[in-house]
Amino acid sequence: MEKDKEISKKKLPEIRDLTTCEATAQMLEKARKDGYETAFDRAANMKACPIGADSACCKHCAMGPCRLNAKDPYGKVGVCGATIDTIMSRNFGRMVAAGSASHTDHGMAMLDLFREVVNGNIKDYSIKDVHKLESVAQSIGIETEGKSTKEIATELYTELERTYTQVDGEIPFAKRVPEKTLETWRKHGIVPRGAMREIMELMHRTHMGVDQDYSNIIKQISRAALADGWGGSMVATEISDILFGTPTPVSIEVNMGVLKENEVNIIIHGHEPNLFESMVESVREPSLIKAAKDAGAAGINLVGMCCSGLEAFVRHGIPHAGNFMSTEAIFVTGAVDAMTVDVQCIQQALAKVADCYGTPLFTTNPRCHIEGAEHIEFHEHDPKSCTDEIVIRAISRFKNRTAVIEIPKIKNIGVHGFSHEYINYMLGGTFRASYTPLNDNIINGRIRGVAGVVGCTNPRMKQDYVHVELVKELIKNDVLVIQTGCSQIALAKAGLTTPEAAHLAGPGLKEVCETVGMPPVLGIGACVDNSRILIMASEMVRTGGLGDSIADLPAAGAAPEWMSEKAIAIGQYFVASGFYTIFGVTFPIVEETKFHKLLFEGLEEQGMGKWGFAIDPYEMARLMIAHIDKKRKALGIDKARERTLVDMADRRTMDAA
Ligand code: NFS
Ligand code: SF4
Repeated sequence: MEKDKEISKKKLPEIRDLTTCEATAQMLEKARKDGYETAFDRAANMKACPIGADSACCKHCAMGPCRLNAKDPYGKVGVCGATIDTIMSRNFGRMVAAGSASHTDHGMAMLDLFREVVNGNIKDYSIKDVHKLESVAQSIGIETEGKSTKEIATELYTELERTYTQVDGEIPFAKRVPEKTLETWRKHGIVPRGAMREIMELMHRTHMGVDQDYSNIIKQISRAALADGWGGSMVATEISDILFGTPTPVSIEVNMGVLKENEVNIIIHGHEPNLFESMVESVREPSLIKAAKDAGAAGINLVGMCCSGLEAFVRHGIPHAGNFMSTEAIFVTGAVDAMTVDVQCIQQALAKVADCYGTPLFTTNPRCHIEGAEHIEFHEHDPKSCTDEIVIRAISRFKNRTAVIEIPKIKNIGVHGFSHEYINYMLGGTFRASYTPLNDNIINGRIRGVAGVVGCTNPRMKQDYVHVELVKELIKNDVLVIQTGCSQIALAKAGLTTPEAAHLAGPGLKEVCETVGMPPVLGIGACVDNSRILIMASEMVRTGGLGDSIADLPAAGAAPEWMSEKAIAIGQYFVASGFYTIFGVTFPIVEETKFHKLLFEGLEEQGMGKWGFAIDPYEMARLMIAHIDKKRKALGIDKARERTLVDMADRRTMDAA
């Protein structure tokens, strides 16, 4: 037994190979000393199943499970006769169904809250951004002139409910899709009706013995994914802005150094902003602040992680302690007095690590209980009773701290919160807010193109490394980078989300950033806020000069360290919307199969985008830039780009800098 333990210890990889995040590395070191095993160690000891990694197995019925051979994909079929393409496309479809369900259920929770606020049944929240309410309503054809806020909100609710429940027709936000893109969708029969219907149909069609032609399954896969991007996710973003305020850029602190040894540290991790909003109220409650002081603390320090943190820091300036692969490590500081979570990306291991370091872990959402964590249910009709209790429990843990405290002294600054609305204003100015300056700078070649770099971190990759190297490479080549999710925290920790980072950009992008005073890397929110990228892309098409559809734009996307099914759903709606979208880590489809060819080439031929795969950040950047250049050429603006490149001397000093 002891010997086994030693062997498994010997197999553990070097910490510097696991993460480029100094704070996380320091905590991983401490965890090993403390005898606590993290996801990084578990990943090293859990060899991924090669058949599963390729999606070459099926367990959709009890005649199987059937395992095909990725090396000879057409050499064998399942017991029912299912081919490799059927099996892989069904598996892919179910990942998209699960990912889309997660975002749309999150969006629906926001919509439920919105309805109850509008009805006057919930009093602890209100409509914070009336301007946004009106503009969202107008964007889907609701007349706002002469109507009260309540009337507009009621109509908007009724319309947006169709995003979920509609059985026939097109979802409301289809009205925002550029005409030619929408035409392509109509031609292929993939305009979403309602998210519930699309996800249900996708589950049905991927059942044993239903849709067994990968080229037909892909249509429902796209339709469900689009019901996420232009449906559930977009509703989540827009309603959150209406209820909690549309983000504008703020300077925020990131990294584990935001924890304070002499304060009660409370971390919120998860995805839905309602919990966070109430927590912000609770930590400002004078009686609770007094209780914290009576317990010997200098104050209460609220900190975010993952997407909850992203939702909150731009609206309240609350610091952010780190992304997905730091959520376990943060407990190792011993300084966390409570962590509270709601839904999504909450590793079950948190219950164990919390226990090891004497930190209470609270689940709050009826959809997410975790064995070993304490559940205090959050009710929007009485939100403070949950969040006040969590603060009280955190104070008591502070008073009785026994864990050794070691907080990595690392803190970085980032400027985040670039909503679509703000980008419009930032580039165009108050009186002529528009995307014209962005389009002009793309056309004249100062900005080569736009890239979305998004998504998770994954213990099978060196944490943050691919995100940071990819983004550096892109901006050096004058590609403006837009970010959501855990990726932007990687870049914030690397110092690239401040205006000063403009010196790392190529000469064209640098000039634009310096003129406007913006960073070359724009953090725009949580993963549901990828919908902001869709809106920006539509706006770029509408502004003119860059083609007629999203597929014409010199743009590309990447999720270099992805891990979740939500990421696959996002990837698919980006592809169906017209983007070239590259994933790293691993791609769950066997190469040189018909389904692979469809995803990586066929969809583009149908007028959409396409999937790509690369593990290495420089290869990823090369592929994205080549695609951007291909689109520039098709638009006839490649000449302009060459002109800006003439000054090679400048460029060399840039590269040297
Ligand atoms: Ni996105 Fe947010 Fe992070 Fe990945 Fe998870 S927190 S929704 S899924 S891990 S980026
Ligand atoms: Fe095997 Fe077909 Fe059943 Fe899948 S559906 S487990 S391939 S028999």
